[in-house]
Amino acid sequence: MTGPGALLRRSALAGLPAECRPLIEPGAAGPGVVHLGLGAFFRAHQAVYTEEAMASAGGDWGIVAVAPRSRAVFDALRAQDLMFAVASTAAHHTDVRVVAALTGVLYAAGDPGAVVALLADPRIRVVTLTLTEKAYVAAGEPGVITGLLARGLLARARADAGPLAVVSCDNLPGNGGRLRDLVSQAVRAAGTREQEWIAGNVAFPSTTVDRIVPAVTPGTLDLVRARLGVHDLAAVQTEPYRQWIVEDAFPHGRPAWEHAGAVLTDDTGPYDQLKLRTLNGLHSSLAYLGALAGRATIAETLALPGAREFAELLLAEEILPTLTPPAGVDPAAYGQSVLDRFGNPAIRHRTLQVATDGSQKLPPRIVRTVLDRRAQGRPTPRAALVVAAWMRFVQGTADDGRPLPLDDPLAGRIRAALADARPGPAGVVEALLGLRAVFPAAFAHDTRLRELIVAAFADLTRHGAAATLAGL
Ligand code: CS2
Repeated sequence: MTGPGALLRRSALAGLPAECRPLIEPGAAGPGVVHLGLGAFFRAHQAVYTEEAMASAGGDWGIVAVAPRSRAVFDALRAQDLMFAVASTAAHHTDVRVVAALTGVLYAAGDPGAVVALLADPRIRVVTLTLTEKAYVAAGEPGVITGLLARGLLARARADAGPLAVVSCDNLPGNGGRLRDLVSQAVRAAGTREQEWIAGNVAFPSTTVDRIVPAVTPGTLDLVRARLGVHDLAAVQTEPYRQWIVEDAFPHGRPAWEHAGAVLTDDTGPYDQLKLRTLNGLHSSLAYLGALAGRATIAETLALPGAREFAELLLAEEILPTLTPPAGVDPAAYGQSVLDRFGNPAIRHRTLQVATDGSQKLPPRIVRTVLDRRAQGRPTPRAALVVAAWMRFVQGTADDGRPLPLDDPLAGRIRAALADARPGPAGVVEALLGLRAVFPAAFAHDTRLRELIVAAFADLTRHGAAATLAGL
């Protein structure tokens, strides 16, 4: 046995319970994938799929993972021979398994040149990215990672280092096309030859990703240490469920992700729509209502009187009628399974975590549903309550008077709109509906919809979110 202070390392693997050991020999596979964004979601999702794919079908698809800004996970992985554990927790049971899919880690802020060189390395045939929604705002300068990606692709073009697929794993409809647009913007000042090489050799398949992975807590690390008998400072905890829908457009091969349960398809559109409007739409709805009501987690919010009924009505009467589901998928059953997943009490997903970046999340998750329902001539009173809850949330005070953080790329514009608002519910709603990046004109100028939002906002202000849900 290893002592209490020992770290997860190759030398510790033989001492781990057999079911916790990696599926592949650490370091045996050569590099084939670069992943940009070393967050918890990547570790619990793409890394797991890729390890299982290599375990089942072989191939040099080891992942070199790039940490954009934060050193903590990068340092931990280097100290741990690039391994980390994934704890999958169902209501009463946790599986812990060490993943050995990584063959390298880089720290972009410390060594951007190494990232550019790696992207031009002919052994790399797939790049995956988890950047979060706000990285896809096309205006202005590219972000750090999109800037590095663009430089890497230009270097690859100059070296003629072979075709490549660049795969966005962010929660946005048609994420591949969005990423292609960002890259095109970022390389528009480059030479025509490089631009043509990129257009002819780089594919941007779209994907729909799904797995609930809360931010890591000390509790996660304690749980993993108790199971493994060694410290793991890069461990993550997640639900057992996972899904990956991948547009099969890879000009230079890919890991056999279908061996790990991924669905390869020629159109991710129906899956995107289903997942973003159902899972993410309900998630954001509960996050704003729960944060106002002082609930720490999504599961606690769902347990508020009236909350599950509210979510079910929002689902059945406003979201489901807008969907064109993928063939063979029953969207109503999917919606119920989503609510069951949210109710998993072992997954402490904080309402404030899901509530971040609302200006980026509301459009694909809620606003599009409202607009489609409007085109069907139907009102959306429950989605209006969600929009009102977001508006109350960005005012910055929970129902019990505690402050709420506004962590959003449009925070400045939101605050300015609030500062200019006429007093009273109608004034605040009108001011925030003026944020065109969030609410298109057709949404903002619909008087019936606006009346619903104002009434909901007034209810939330007067009674609080918990009483409003209970009284519906
Ligand atoms: C969540 C997502 O934080 C959020 O906005 O809605 O991260 C959600 O947990 C994942 O999309 C689940 O696949």
